[in-house]
Amino acid sequence: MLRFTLTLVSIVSIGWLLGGCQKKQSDGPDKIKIGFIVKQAEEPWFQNEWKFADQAADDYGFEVIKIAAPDGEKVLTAIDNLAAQGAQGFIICTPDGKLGPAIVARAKANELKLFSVDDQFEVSDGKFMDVHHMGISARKIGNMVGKALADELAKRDWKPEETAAMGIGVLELDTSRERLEGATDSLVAAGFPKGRIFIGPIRGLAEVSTAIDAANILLTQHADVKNWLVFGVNDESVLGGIRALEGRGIGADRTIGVGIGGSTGKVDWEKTKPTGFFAAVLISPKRHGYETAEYMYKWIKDGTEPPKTTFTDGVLITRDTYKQVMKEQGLD
Ligand code: FCA
Repeated sequence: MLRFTLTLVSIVSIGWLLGGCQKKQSDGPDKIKIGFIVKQAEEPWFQNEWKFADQAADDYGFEVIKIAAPDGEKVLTAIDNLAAQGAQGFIICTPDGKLGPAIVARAKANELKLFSVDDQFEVSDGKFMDVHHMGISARKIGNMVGKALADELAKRDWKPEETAAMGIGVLELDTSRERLEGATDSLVAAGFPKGRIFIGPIRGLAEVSTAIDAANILLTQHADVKNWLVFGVNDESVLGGIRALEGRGIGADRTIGVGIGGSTGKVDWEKTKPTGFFAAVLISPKRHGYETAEYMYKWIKDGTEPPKTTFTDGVLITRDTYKQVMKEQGLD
């Protein structure tokens, strides 16, 4: 009797297990899948974009396939992989704006919907491909950086002839050029001499190490400058400038750095000894991650076409205000 009961129990539980597995399998293919490809997965900005895309996925019940693709070859392989996994569309921050035509062609060949984020596909100087896009209001945010630098400079008694500014960025990338130009314009509007603003081009992607190289070239060329303002395409590039200055013994008392991003730069504010990283314009990975994923989901599910272009704003944060402002935006 006991043996019979045990056999029955195991048959029932095997059946239950199999049923459970089958159910799980049949759930899978129905779920809409969306790819999210980023150029620099190690950067907090992109990790946050992924995090917020996942939040949208949880809210709506779709799946986000996250892929890091730091070069053109990896991007094209990633698109094929997404199609093979049953994705119906993807969001991408391309490692190079010039890859636009190849990305569009590959998306079409695989019948995938396409949405670019952060970095727009540029065909020629200032001309963009007709692809749905969300970026930051680069010039306006650059203006905020320049104004913050000028405001803080006014509080220091630095001699103009001993002071200069460095702008570190990727000159091939439109959003980067605009950020640098915006900061330059505001500095000049505040009376800073244009001839004392030096631009250091980054080779490759904008990260701390590539920015340190760009800054070191500038610092060697302008070894006579005593005090520096530092701006750039993102927090990383400004931190690169600050680290290069520190390498030459120039610290917080002789540096004012203002970043764009917030999440990478705030690490300097957590240090006990202040560095030259003075402020940053906090931009919104929530909008860029959550909203783009939401747009793509509704486009696939209901055929609702997203807005063609969206440009998001930023807010100035400092060592004193960042904790509160970032908390309000769901950032840790
Ligand atoms: C570009 C930069 C990133 C981030 C993003 C919004 O892709 O490289 O650091 O600022 O724009």
